[in-house]
Amino acid sequence: MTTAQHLNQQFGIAGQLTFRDDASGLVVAEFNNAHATASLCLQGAHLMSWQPRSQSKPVVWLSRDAKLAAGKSIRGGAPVCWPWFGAHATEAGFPGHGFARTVPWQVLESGIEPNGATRLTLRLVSSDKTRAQWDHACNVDLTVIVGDTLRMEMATENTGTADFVIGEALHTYLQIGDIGAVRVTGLEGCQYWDKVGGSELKNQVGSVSFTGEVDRVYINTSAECVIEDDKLKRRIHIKKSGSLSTVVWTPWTEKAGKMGDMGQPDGWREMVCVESVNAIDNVVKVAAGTRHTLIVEYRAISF
Ligand code: TA6
Repeated sequence: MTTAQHLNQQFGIAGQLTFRDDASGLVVAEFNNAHATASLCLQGAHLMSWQPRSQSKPVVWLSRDAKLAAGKSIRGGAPVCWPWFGAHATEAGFPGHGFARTVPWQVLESGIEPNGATRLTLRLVSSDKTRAQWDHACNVDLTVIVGDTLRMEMATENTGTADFVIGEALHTYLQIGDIGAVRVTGLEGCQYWDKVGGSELKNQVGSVSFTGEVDRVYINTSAECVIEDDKLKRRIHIKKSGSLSTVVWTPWTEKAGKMGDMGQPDGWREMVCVESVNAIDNVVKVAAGTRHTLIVEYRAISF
């Protein structure tokens, strides 16, 4: 019996949640309920797509160049960045955004919410490889609830006797009509580290609009953000808790071209990242014996 067959026996939900063995050798969970469809790769607990039935276009973007491969990150979806965000503070050879998104996760449980949404919880599988980069006794779980809204809960439990500090993110790519026809509200007046051309601390004036590369880490903000999309005529609401940083990112033409997997030639124009994060000034100390949870909920409303 294959991995997917075992998982279907133990955690599958007829007509709502099925697991399949992908040609890449990875396993993918497919969600299909009255409210939405979604897909999630078990490696990295990587949600790859989400489309509410109320929307004619997906809300979570996946590059048409995205590839599933063991040990490799997937371009798009909602990458799990953990236990650090961005480059490792001291080890240049460690993977950017941590190792969580490129290692196996195991299914802990699945179920149906009272409103009919489908729930799946996964736990990162520690190994010699992960312990070589992060040797703290802990569990990190991701719960995904797929319905007319998409809820994601990333919980870090310190099961050891010493405190530790993490950086983390749900690095979500949202689908838009065109990067030139959207703005992000909710960050007005916030301070941010501008990563384009160095790292300077600046203040956000008005909403965020896009005429070039944007790579900003907004700090000390728990604000709800809204992507106002004039082309798709919808608003994507991004409501979070347990997160004090928000990252807004578009690579723009030159960087997207160098990345090579953003859906050539201009797939990058149809996404913007609005990420729920704890990074830089907002890294999180998880005291021994405690649990920290980052939660984000997405909702798309047409106008
Ligand atoms: O969150 C924005 C960012 O840190 C950018 O600087 C860019 O590196 C992006 O993440 C994508 O990173 P990745 O490692 O997924 O290619």
